[in-house]
Amino acid sequence: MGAVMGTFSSLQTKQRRPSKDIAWWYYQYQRDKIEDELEMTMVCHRPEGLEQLEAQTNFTKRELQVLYRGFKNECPSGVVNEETFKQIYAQFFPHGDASTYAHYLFNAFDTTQAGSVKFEDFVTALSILLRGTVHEKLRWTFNLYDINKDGYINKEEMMDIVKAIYDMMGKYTYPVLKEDTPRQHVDVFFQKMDKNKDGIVTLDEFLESCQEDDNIMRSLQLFQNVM
Ligand SMILES: [Ca+2]
Ligand SMILES: [Ca+2]
Repeated sequence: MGAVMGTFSSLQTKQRRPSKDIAWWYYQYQRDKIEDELEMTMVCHRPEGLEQLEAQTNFTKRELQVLYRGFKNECPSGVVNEETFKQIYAQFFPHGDASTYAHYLFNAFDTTQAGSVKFEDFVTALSILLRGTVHEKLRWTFNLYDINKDGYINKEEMMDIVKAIYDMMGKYTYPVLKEDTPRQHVDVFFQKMDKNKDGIVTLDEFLESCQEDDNIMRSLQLFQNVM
């Protein structure tokens, strides 16, 4: 996914590319455009109409075309599987073990629990993560932490997420990592989030706590940075 995000950021630089001459550049642009349109009609897992995706996300049609090109380059079959997520994250975190976190992340992208992430799923999530409102990002994060997708976050789930992040960062990032640190992290999280102290965090509790507490927001921001 990071690689495709890279493609996304190249989207801006692509438009600022120093021109050889106007005619050359225009030719490249037209060729890209035609190829994009051709690809759009030829894939096995055809994404929904671009207009529909444009309406559903915060991306323009042109941005969607560029994202789609990157997606198809990385994943010629038109879908991403969990193994691809794991491979990409392993490249980004070579000193840790990112496989568990990649697994949770994959499940958050795979909203229909189909076992694969289609282009539509991918850009929908990317749109929220890059250009969504705070509320949308928090909702998405809540869903990521709610591992069994029952609508609540319990302590075990939070513990599993925090451990997965620590594993991914590896011992070089946390050289003096103490055994009880993930537990402390989870306890602090729960003290603040679980307003009615019933042992589970609901979406409402999560949204309320996050928005009223700058520390939690910063800490979540830190988590989001690894996405
Ligand atoms: Ca849950
Ligand atoms: Ca509660």
